[in-house]
Amino acid sequence: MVKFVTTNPGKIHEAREYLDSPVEQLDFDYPERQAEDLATVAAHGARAAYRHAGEPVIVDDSGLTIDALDGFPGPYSSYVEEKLGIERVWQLAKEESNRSASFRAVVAYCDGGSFEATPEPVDTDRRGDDLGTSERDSATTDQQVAEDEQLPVRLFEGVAPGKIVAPRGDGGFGFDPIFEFDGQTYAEMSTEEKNAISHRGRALAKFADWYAQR
Ligand code: ITT
Repeated sequence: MVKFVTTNPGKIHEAREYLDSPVEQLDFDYPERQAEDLATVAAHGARAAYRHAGEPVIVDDSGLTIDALDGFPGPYSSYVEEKLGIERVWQLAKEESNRSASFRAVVAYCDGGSFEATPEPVDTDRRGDDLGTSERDSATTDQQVAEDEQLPVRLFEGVAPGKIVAPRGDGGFGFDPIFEFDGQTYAEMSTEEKNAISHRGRALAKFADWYAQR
C-alpha cells in the first residue's frame, strides 16, 4: 500500500475514487522547498515524506497558472489561496481580457528502493540548502542529506487547460469554483467527472500505469 502524504483531504478523496489500490492519508506537512517548478518541490517533498514515513509514499504538488498574470500564483498557489482567497484571485484575473489558465499537478513517488528515476532536470541542488536551519529536522545530518539525494524519485505530471471565471459550484476544494474546464467549473463536477479530466487525474493515471508494473 502507498501512503499519500498530504495535509489536504480533498486530494485523498480524489485519489481514493481514482486508484484501485487502497490509499491511506498520512497527514504530514513536509517542508516545502521554495522553487519555481512544481517538480522540484514534489521531488524534495517525496524524499522528506519517505524519510518521515519509512514506507512507500506519494506526494502531490499542484499549482494554478494564470497566463495573463505571468503564471501567478504557480508554485505559490497554496500561500495565495490562504492569504488572498479565491475571490480576490478572480478579481485580479477579471481585469484581464485573456482569462486562460492551467492547473498542473506533479505526483512524486519514493519508496527508498531503487528503480529508474525520472531523468534530470530534477533536484540537482543540495537538499540542505533549501531549508532554513530552524526548519530542518534536528536529526538531519549532512550524511542524511547526502543519502537523501541518492533516493530515487519518480515524477508523474498532469496538466489541465482551462480559464478563470467568477466562482461557481459547491463541490471540490481550493480554487475549484474559479477554474473552468470545458464549460463547467471543477466545483460543478462530481469527483468522478473532475478526475476524468483534471490535472490530478491525469497525473494519477500515469502513476497507476507505472505502479501496476512495479
Ligand atoms: P499538501 O501540500 O499538504 O499536499 P496543499 O493544499 O498545500 O496540501 P498544494 O501545495 O499542492 O497542496 O496546493 C496548492 C494550492 O492549490 C492549494 O491552495 C490547494 O488547495 C490548491 N489546489 C491543489 N489542487 C487543487 C485542485 O484540484 N482544485 C483546486 N485547488 C487545488
